[in-house]
Amino acid sequence: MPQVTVTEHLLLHQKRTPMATGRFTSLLNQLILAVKIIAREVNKAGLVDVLGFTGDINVQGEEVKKLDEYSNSVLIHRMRQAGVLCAMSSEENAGIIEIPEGYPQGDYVLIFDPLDGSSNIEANINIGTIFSIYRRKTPSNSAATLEDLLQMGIEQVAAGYFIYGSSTMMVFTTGQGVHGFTLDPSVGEFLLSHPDIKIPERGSIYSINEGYRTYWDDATKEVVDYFKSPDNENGAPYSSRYIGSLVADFHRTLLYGGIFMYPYDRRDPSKPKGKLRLLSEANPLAFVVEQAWGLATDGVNRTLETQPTELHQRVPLFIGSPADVGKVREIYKKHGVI
Ligand code: P6P
Repeated sequence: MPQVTVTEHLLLHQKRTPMATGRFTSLLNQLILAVKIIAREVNKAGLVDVLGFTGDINVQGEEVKKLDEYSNSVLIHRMRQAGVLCAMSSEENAGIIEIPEGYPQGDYVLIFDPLDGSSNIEANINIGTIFSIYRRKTPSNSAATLEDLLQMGIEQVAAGYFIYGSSTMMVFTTGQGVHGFTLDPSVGEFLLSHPDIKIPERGSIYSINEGYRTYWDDATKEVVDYFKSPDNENGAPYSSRYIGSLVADFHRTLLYGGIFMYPYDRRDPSKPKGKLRLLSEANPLAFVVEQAWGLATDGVNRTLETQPTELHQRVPLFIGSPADVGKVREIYKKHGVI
């Protein structure tokens, strides 16, 4: 198969949509540059103290702290240069990240989780960067506001993730299907390796942290018992796989099928909607999975149709093969969970 870079793929396959405009390609290229810098540090994490200072000095002349803080600062610094954003939001920052005076402005909004699962890095477990791109809602000649960030997931123009592991992969969609690219370090390019990904209609793997079973409601217990029972449509119990790194658990689900679940639980009253964030985790992955013919829900409603009310709001997430996510909705409906 001829080697196709991300930029060539965008120009070849997105020419019918605004997504192939130079401005969007510039955004993506800056994002990819930031990720290559992050991948370089992540891949040598075993060699530096990831819990404290690495001893390096970053571009802002600051002592580099933990890898997720490092990743966050690299992304913010690079994406400010892209000249196509009016605002950003990061899982690491409480409020809106503005594009300061002096930096070129644009009409896109970027929301990201800079290094999801970073607590796993000491164990050399895959971690990832998740991103979501919208067009601004407010007038171009005005300062960006929360209105530009608190958009429903259906408004995303692009979304995806990078996964750092034995290789660094990029999986994303611009609404024209889902495509996977693998970084070839020898040329420093992400090359098309997984064209037009489609999730299996039904899988045979379920993924959830069963340690919290005590705190689940009855509907969630019945859902998990269904997947563990031989009396399901597969006629055999699903395998249990849980890495505890969202990007890794999702990537496996996307490629092999099945379902990833992070329901709400009664463990932490301050997190009544579970742990995962709507804007920087659930929505981007929901856009990807729907473009791969899968489904994503909070158990009842379509994730992409959840109206955000705050930047870091959390949502329950059931995401994966349509038949498996459909079963969750069926059981939740039976329990009258609305
Ligand atoms: P738990 C990692 O800390 C993370 O944010 C996601 O990557 C992962 O899916 C989830 O938390 C794991 O949470 O409660 O099972 O440890």
